[in-house]
Amino acid sequence: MSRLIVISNRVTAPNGSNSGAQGGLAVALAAALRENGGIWFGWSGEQTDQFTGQISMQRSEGVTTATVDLEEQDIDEYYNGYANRTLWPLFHYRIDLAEYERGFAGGYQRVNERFADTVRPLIEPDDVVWVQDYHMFPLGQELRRRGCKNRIGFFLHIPWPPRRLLSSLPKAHELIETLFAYDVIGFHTQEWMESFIDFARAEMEAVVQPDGVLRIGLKSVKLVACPIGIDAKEFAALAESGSARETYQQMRTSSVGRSLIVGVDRLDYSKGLEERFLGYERFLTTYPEQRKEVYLLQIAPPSRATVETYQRIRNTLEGLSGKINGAHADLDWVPLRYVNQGYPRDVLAGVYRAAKIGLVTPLRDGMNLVAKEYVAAQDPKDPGVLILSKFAGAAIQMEQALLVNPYSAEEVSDAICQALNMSLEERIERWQALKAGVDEQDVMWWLKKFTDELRSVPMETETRLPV
Ligand code: ADQ
Repeated sequence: MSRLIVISNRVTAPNGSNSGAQGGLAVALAAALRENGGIWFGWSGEQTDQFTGQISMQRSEGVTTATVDLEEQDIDEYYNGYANRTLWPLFHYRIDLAEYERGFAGGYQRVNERFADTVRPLIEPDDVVWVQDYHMFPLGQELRRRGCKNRIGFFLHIPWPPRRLLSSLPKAHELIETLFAYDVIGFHTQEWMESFIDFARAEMEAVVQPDGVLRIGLKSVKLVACPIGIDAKEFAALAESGSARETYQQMRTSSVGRSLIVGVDRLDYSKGLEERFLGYERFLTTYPEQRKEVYLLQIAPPSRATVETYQRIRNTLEGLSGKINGAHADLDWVPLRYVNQGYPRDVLAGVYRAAKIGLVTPLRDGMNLVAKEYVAAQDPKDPGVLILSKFAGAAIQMEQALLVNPYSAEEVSDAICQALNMSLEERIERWQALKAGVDEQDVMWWLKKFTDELRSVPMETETRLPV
């Protein structure tokens, strides 16, 4: 089997630890790299005075990683700028938060060229190259410009926005056209994929061929909807581990007979935390006789803390949680515990298992792995109930969850009430169906589906003509 070159903004090297950063994606990519050989390339997360393109190669647990440092201006314009202040909000339908600065776009392009210059010498003729996510749209084209004729795939981990929103992005056309340098583009859902096709057709006169290939002029790209999963077996095993059990006991003891509702998210406006708090508050006021039977634990470690919008959402949530506790807490009860830190995955698994309700209500999410982790961690004999936003990519695969509109405090409040009063039979029935899906379409399934698609692309397509 040919080697795999994975390219992503950040590289999560396997270090044997059970840290928060070691998500299912990192585990799966590491497994594929171990099996096929290859390299995982990306930014080290470190800053340097002047970009030199010097690569730091490391080998750990059978996986080779190659990382480069970036200059302060690169980090500001490419990462904090175009990736997180322009593309992220726009692709999550938050056009009101998207910032269109020429400097950001320039820095994004420059860093993608720098990545291409740096990684190009590491790629051998038979390698298969797999680029991850919105930080790197133009990378495939830059590699082609540097003579790379390999099969190159791209996977988008976030939603694809509707055409009208996307056309607000200056030079959207040029950016999207760079994607035609790839052989295969993967999306989590059919919906995101169709949205992409809609833009390409309407704005770029692209044509969809009967074989699912999208073509503009001589360039073509295969599209595939391929939902990511988690390492379900590993996660279920984590939930049985010593430290998960200890956490479980701790949670049970501290909740003194109350039902735990849990939310676990990066602190990000796309995750709908403010709306979730308001939905929970609505439950407290609408169902006063039940309110003291529950408490909500929201775990939300800060992310992208140097971006102002993220500081704002943090302030808003601190204010709101204080207000909810101020209005409702009693001598023996605090309705909302809001915690701003990350936890090891086995601890998280214990928390999920102790929770009667998993409250996962993003306003928009490419997939959402927390919903799947919550299901994987449940006790088969007494599973909790998943409340899931219908605007998460995961909702398509998880229709046995209680699906809600996250913008509606009333729907969230009613779903909490329904979950609390659900019979054991119904909980088991819903959970079994959800668990079967999480097990079957796990992260290795995702990885194989995408890489099989990529490896099966004929080598002689016009995409590899010089650009
Ligand atoms: P994210 O937006 O980061 O990912 P998500 O899919 O929910 O969102 O994954 C978050 C991961 O971080 C989960 O594995 C979760 O366990 C972990 N995590 C969250 N809070 C944590 C905490 N306090 N401590 C430890 N771990 C924590 C992007 C897209 C998603 C898409 C994924 C994968 O935005 O839509 O599902 O990529 O494609």
